[in-house]
Amino acid sequence: MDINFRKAKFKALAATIEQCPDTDVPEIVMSGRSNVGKSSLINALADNSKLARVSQTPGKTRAVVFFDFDDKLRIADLPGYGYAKISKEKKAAFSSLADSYFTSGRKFDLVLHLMDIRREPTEEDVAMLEYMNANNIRYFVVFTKCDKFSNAQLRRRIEELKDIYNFDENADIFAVSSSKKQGINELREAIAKLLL
Ligand SMILES: Nc1nc2c(ncn2[C@@H]2O[C@H](COP(=O)(O)OP(=O)(O)OP(=O)(O)O)[C@@H](O)[C@H]2O)c(=O)[nH]1
Ligand SMILES: [Mg+2]
Repeated sequence: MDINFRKAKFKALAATIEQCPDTDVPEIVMSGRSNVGKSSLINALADNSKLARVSQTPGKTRAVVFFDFDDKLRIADLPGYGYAKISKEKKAAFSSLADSYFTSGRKFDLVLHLMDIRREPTEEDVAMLEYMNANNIRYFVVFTKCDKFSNAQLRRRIEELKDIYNFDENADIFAVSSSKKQGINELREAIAKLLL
């Protein structure tokens, strides 16, 4: 499918699963811990730094925010998990919204599961990967903040991470930097190809 990712716009904000818009176009979901770079990646895909809100303060995305790309594709920016400094109650509220997205029976085509290339997997990362493997959910593993590494470091680290994580053998793996716009075109092309 030909998608002009630069024709991106805000679609809706949902504080509850009931407020999510009807799925009338293919939908992609961003998953990953708070601060991993989900909103930044949406902006990099759109080539628009003002589209999704990015912050130095983790836990910024507190609702599901939907963005439409070229009226052909929708990306759902889910609240990040595992941010330690928010209260237990808020943490539960965040994760229950993200959880209910997956358990509500909502239709989606792909999960982009983001992990910071420099960090070790969290329990939530492992749980999410196991959940997707067990439920035959199609996902791309996207390592973020790769500008922090040299190419050689990057290759070594990806091999190391493949040993640590239980990736689906067919899972596609991407290494991106939203700030340096590395790997963004490859990701756009893979998304467009998947949604053919
Ligand atoms: N160096 C570097 N920093 C990045 C990159 N992507 C995001 N960041 C920074 O990481 C921080 C968090 O980015 P966000 O995109 O807001 O992360 P998020 O996953 O949406 O976070 P929540 O909304 O809290 O779940 C910001 O300070 C970004 O500037 C990247 O590719 N490279
Ligand atoms: Mg965010």
